[in-house]
Amino acid sequence: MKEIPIFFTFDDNYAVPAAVAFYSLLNKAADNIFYEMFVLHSNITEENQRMLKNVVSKKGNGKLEFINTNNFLKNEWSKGNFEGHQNKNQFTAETILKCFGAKFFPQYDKIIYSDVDIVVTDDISELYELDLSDNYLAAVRGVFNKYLPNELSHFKPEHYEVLKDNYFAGGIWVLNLKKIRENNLEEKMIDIINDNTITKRWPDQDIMNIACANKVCYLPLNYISYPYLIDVIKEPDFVSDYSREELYDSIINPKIIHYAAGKPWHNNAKKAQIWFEIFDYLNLPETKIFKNLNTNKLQKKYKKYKFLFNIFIAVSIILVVVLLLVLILD
Ligand SMILES: [Mn+2]
Repeated sequence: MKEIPIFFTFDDNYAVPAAVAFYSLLNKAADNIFYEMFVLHSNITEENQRMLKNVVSKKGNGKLEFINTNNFLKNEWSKGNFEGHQNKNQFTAETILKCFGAKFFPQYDKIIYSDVDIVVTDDISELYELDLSDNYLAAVRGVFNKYLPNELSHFKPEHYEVLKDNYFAGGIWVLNLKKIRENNLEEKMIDIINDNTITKRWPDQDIMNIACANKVCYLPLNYISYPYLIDVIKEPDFVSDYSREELYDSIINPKIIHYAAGKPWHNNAKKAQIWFEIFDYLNLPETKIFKNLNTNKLQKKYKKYKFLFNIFIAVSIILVVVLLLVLILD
C-alpha cells in the first residue's frame, strides 16, 4: 500500500460537493493506493463531518481527518485587499488556507492540495511521485491567462511581467513542504496578504503565484479539465499557451473535471451528469447552495402575477375614488 496525503479546505456549505469529490477520488484510485485525507476548516458541523467520514469509509482506501484552524488568518482575510470579498459566494476565508500546508502538516515533506468543486475521473496518484526538485509546487498553468482580459489585469507591472506567461491555477497543487519550510515561504505569503498595495483578485492563486514565481513545476491541463473549455476554444479570437492537442486532450482524457465557473448544483454546468450520478448514488441532500431550476421558474411566474395583481389593485382603488368623488359632487 502506498499512502498519499491530500488536503482540502472549504466551509460547511461545501460539504455536499466535497462528498462527491472525495468519493470520486477514492473510486478511481489504483488498488495499491491509500489516501490520508485532511480538511482544514473552521465551521464544518459534526453532522457533516460524520457524513463525509461515512463517504470516505465506503471504499476502504482512505482515512479522513478534520483540522480546525481556529480562525487562522480570518482577521488578515477581512482586512486584506481581496477583490474576492465582493463575491462572498465564490471566496471564503478558507480559500487562502490552501497556501499554508507547511504549517498544518509538519509530519509531511510533500502533500497534494485539491479543490472540491471537482469530479476525479482517473487515478491521480502519480502526482505524488513527481520529482519537484527545488520547486515550491507543481500546478497547472492557467489556460485563460491570455484570453480573458480580467485574469491578470489587476497586477502591478512588476508582478505582471513575471507572471504573464507563468501564472498557474489553483484547483490542484502538489506542495513541496520541505522547500517551503526551508525558505520560510509562509512568512513571505503572510506579507503578501498584508500588503494592501497588492490587489488579490484570485486570493489563493495570487498569493501563491507571487510567492513562488519561477519555482514551479507544471502539470498537464488534464488535471483541470474545464467543462466549458470546448466552447471557449472555438471562439475565433481564443489564444492560449497550450497547443490545440493539449487543449483537446484535457477535454477528451480528463484526470479531474473542475467546475471552476458553472457549478452542477447551480444547474448551469456542462458535464454535470457525472457529478449528479455520484450525488444520487450517495443519497446526498439538496442543501441551501442548490439553485433548483423548477423553483426558480415558479418564483419568476409568481413575480409576474404579483405585478399584475398590484396593477389590478391600484386601478380598482382609483376607480373607487373616482366613483366616490362623482357621488359626492353629484
Ligand atoms: Mn475550484
